[in-house]
Amino acid sequence: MSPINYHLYLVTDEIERCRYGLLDTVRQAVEGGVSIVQYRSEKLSHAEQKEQVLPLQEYLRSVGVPLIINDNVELAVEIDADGIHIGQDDMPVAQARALIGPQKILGLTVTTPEQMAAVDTALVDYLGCGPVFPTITKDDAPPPMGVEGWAELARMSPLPVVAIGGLNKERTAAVRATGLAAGVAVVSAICAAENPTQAAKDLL
Ligand code: TZP
Repeated sequence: MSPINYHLYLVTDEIERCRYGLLDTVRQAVEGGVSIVQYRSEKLSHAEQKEQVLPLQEYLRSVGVPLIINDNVELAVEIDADGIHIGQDDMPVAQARALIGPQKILGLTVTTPEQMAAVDTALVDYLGCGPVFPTITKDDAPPPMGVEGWAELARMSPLPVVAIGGLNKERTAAVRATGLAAGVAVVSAICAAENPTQAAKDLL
């Protein structure tokens, strides 16, 4: 696979919190420059997630933007998604890699130096680090680490790092200014925006 462009990474919100619905929000965001999309649903059943993600996948394939599935490795395998993103408390990385195969993208959430030191670079492709700032999107998010704390963690990383958590235009600029971010990931800055295309452009 060609190198993955993590520059502007959209993580989708529950559909009721996407102002224009899931597919239209993503479409508008991609028009604004989103380079990779993660489908994330904490509430829906497997069948409901599948029903929602298939049209999204069809659209993203048509524009060549990779689709990552959050947590639900089984769904990722079933629909042949481009990759998965898992947390420290989800399935072990080795098991996830075995299930998705060597060609797919595997992202892992890292929030501490200890977790960073334990990252297996043979199995993982990129790391999601955050929350950088407070977020209302993820209920069980750890305390925010701030740009300095985030940069400290990112400096230790053997892999591309994506920043996440409470990022808006100004905060994204601050994170990018560290020179350490392969990309920034957002949920509400795009999903809740009045104009997702413009919101994405503002985060480039
Ligand atoms: N992981 C860490 S913070 C977060 C996730 C999924 C939510 C980020 O959402 P927002 O709306 O961009 O703060």
